[in-house]
Amino acid sequence: ESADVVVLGAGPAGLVLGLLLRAAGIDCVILERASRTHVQTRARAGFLAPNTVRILDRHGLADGLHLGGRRHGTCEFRTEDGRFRLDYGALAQGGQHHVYPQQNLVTDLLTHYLDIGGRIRFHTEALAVRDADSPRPSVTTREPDGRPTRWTARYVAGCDGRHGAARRSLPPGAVRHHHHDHGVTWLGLLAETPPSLDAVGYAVHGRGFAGHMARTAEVTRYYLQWQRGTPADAWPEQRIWDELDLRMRAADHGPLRRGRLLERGVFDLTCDVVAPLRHGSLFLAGDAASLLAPAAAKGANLAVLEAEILAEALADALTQGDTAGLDAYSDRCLAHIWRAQEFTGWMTRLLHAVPEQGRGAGAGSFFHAGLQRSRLNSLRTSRIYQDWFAENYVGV
Ligand code: RFL
Repeated sequence: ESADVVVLGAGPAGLVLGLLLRAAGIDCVILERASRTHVQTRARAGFLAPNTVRILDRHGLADGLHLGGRRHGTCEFRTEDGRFRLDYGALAQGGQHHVYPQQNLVTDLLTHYLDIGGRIRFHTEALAVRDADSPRPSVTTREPDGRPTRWTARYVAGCDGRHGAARRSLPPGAVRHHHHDHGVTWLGLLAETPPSLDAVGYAVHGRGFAGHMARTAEVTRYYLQWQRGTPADAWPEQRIWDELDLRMRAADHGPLRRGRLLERGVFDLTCDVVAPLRHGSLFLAGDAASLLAPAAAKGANLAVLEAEILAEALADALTQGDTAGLDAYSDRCLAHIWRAQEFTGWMTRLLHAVPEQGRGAGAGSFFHAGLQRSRLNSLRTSRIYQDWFAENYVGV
C-alpha cells in the first residue's frame, strides 16, 4: 500500500498534520496502533495556549473548544510564606489558556478528519521505518489481522510518541538524543469532582509538591509528588485526599471538594530532545521529537505547533517541489522546543527542591529548598519576574 505521506500516530500531532495535509489536497494516511475508542478517551493534557488556539482557529478546527472549553488565566501558589495569586492572563505578554481536555480535542480532530475524507487505520502498529535516507521510504506494519504489510511513501511523519517506531528506526549516530531526569516523580490523579479553586493551584510543601488543575465542571486533575518506585495504588483514597489537604493547606485556605478517583498514574518527570528532528525522508513531531515534563503544560501545545509547520513544509515540497521548509523544519521547531524545555526545567525547580542537574541531593536538600523559596519570593514580589513568568507560561 502507499501514500505520499504516511503519518504514524493519531495524537494531537498526527491528527493536526493529517488534517492540514488533507486540506491541502495531499495524499496521506494515518496509521494508529490503538483503537478509536482508546485514542478518544485517553485523558492527558487540558491547558491549550493562545497560540495553539490561534492555529486551530486558522484551520477551522476550534469550534469544539470554543463551545466546550473555558478560558483560564490565574494561578495560585501556596507556600510556607502564605499564598499569592498571579493573574497571568492580564500580565504583560501573557494571555489566557483554554481549558479543554485533550481527549475532547482529539475527538474533534478525528471527527473532522473523517468528515473531509481522511484515511486512517486503527489497530495498525508501525514496526519500523525503512530506507528513511532514500526518496522512497517505507513503513512496515502489523495490520489488525496480524498480517505484516509495507507502506511506501515519499515522506514519513513520526508522530507516534516517545516509544514509537519512528524514534526506534533512527540509525545509531544519525541524530543526537539528550535525556534528562528531573529527579521527581508525580502521582497523577483524575477526580470526579468539580474544581476547588478558580485557579491552577501549586502547593509547595515540605512533604512535597501538590497541584490542582481544572479539567471540566465535573472533573479535576490533582498531582502529588510521589516516592519513586511506589505503585500508584499504594494508598487508599482517604489517605490521598488527606495528603492533598495537608499539602494544599486546606485548613488555612479552604477545603478541597472530594470525589471518587477515576484514574491514577505514576510518572517520573523526565524530558528529552532528539536533534535534528529529521533523518532523510523521516520527520519527527510532538512527543516523538521531544518529551517535556508536564509541570508547565507544554507538550500538546508544541505538538500542534510542530504539526502546522511540518504540514506547510510537506505541502510545499509535494505540490511545488520547494523543499526549503523541510530543510528549515528541524531548526525552527528546536528553537521552540529548547525554550519550552528551559521554562519547564525552571518550573520543575520552582515546584520542587531539585538540583539543576536532576537527581542527586533531591527534595529536602537545605540548599535547593533555599533556592526554591527565594525563587517563589521573587515571583511573589517582582513585577518583571511575573511578566517573564506569564510570557513563558502561556507561550509556545
Ligand atoms: P500522543 O498523544 O502520545 O499520540 C501518539 C499516538 O501514537 C500512537 N502510537 C503508534 N501508532 C502506530 N504505531 C506505533 N508503533 C505507535 N506507537 C504509538 C499512540 O497510540 C498514540 O495515539 O503524542 P503527540 O501527538 O505527540 O501529542 C503529545 C501530547 O499527547 C503530550 O505532549 C501531552 O499530553 C503532554 N501533557 C500536557 N501537554 C500540554 O500541552 N498541556 C497539559 O496540560 C498537559 N498535561 C500531559 C499532561 C501529559 C501527561 N502525561 C502523559 C504524563 C498531563 C499528563 C498526565
